Amino acid sequence: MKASRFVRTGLALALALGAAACSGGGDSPYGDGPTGPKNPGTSSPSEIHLTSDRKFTPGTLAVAVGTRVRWINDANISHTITPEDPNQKGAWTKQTTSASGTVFEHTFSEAGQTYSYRCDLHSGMTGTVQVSSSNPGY
Ligand SMILES: [Cu+2]
Repeated sequence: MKASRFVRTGLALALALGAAACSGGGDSPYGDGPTGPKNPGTSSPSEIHLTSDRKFTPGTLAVAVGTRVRWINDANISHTITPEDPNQKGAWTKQTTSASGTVFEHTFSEAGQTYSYRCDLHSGMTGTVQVSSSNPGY
């Protein structure tokens, strides 16, 4: 009789644990499915570096519309980021980057535009940003 009582007690314990596990979980009706955007636009950072040898690198950058581009002054000298046509649709206003590590960000939201820009301090220091419609690879 003792043995059968022991078995029954063990079974009851297992049922109690199972009930506790069921009531403890399953708060979310959607479970652990994938979250967040699957395709957050550009996969690589769109960065242009202003270098100590007086260049924008890369000199020409092609981005999809809606991309935020970062200009980063890697030099210990000042540079400017001056649009050739400040009145162009979607253009930015002239920026002066005065110290190493200065960052300027601009989001390009006008598809089909090509922006030429220059550094006012160094002749021949020029760059281009080409803005395509979304999904340039398709
Ligand atoms: Cu410069």
